[in-house]
Amino acid sequence: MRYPHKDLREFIEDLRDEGELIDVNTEVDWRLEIGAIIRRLNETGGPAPLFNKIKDYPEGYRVLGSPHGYAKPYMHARMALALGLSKDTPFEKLLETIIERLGNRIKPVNVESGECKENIMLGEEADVTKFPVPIIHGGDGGRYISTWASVVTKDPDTDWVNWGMYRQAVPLKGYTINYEETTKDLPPGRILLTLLVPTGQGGMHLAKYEEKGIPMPCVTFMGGPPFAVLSSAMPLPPGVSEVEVAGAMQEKPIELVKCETQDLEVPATSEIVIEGEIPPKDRKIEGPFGEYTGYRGMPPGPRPWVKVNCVTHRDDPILPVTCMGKPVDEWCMVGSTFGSAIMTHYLRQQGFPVRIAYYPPAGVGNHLTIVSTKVPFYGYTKVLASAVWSHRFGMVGADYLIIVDEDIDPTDLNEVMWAVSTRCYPSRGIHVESGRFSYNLWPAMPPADRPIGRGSKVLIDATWPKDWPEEWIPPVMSFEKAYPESIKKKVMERWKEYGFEE
Ligand SMILES: [Mn+2]
Repeated sequence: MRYPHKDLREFIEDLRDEGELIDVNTEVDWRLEIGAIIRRLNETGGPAPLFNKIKDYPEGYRVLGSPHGYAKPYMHARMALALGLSKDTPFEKLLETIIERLGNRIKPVNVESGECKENIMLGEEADVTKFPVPIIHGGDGGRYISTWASVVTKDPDTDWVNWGMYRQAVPLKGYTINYEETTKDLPPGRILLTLLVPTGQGGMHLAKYEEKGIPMPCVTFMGGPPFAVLSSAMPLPPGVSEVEVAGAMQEKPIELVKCETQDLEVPATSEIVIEGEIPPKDRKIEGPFGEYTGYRGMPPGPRPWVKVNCVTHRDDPILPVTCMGKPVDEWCMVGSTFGSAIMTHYLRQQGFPVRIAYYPPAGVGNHLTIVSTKVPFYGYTKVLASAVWSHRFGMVGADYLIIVDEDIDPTDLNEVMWAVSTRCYPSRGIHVESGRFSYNLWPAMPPADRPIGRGSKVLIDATWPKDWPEEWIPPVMSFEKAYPESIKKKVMERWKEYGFEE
């Protein structure tokens, strides 16, 4: 293994060596064909595709699909490989590794130059349509360039630099609403229509620039070491430096270079860097787009846009793409992996004796949380629910919160459903909370409540009641629990002799 990965290309080599990547050498179309292939691989747990030949584009211009998608048989294989672990690492081990590394943030180092400067296009020369930007889903309002990218912005009043993942579209005639109006002053290759919501951290920065009436410098990069972009997708609180977390995750500092036209920095080995600015209080129509919830997201609407002033890229650039949609996609995997680690770490810090908190990918990475825990006192599960919903990530998600006893493995949904069916007595265990904040991309939320995020939550308490005498709790009838050690040992030793496989 090449860990820690210097760039996306070293990670691609590892994926290929581990059977987690297929080179697609057949020519494919950037109009929907690439998107459909990635989508189907997401749904079948297939390898990451590296598209080496793309219609209308010169040799060398490539697209990488699904860099961290759901894999079979080891669901988190591409996350484990990014962390430098073997792809069959058990999930709880993966989680403990992440939690340990989170505690040791590493500052970036500045370098003079890097591969991302191999080609520089300034001003009128800048053109993002030089890259094979795909139309990802049927019905999308344009070519979506930033689906696996990091958007760099800086708080105008402090030193806080944020790296966040926000979708960005390149206008396309016949797809983008108000195309003529949108492109009347600039060609489509110099416009990125950007979804920067005010509750997001990039959106928080933008609000400050708009109040001052000045343009916000905004730089988007793709590629670089896997964690450069992965850290942008992690649910980190405002003020926490994603570049330091990225260093922590790969146990080595990220190397940064200065941008050409903005006072911001990007990873030196980035594949593509798009430098620009967001004009204050100016909006263009963006959307719609297929989202991580598994549905087409919010309707099109007026959104901020980036005026592109400079594009730099490596020779033979690779554009990473994820095709969001019905689970599992990259966000489901990120929420499942890093959301679980961050929530587990937080609950332990608060003194809750949890085994782990788990966000299953099927819950689209943030809407369903399962916490496996010891239950030390009466009323504990409600206290624990309050803690989950008070955390920023639990506040916007965790709409379904299932709490199970410590003997239940929360990553095994069969065990979880068994616990819910046998330990949760509805009139005692189901607690619905209304008037809570939820994320407005949640399709179940009534449309009228979406502008203010008026949500609701439910606690499904599948733990044995703490006020029951011990004799009311029945023993578990499993191989592990229902037999003496001597019999279990004998059976395991003779397993093959009986004629069974492992
Ligand atoms: Mn942040």
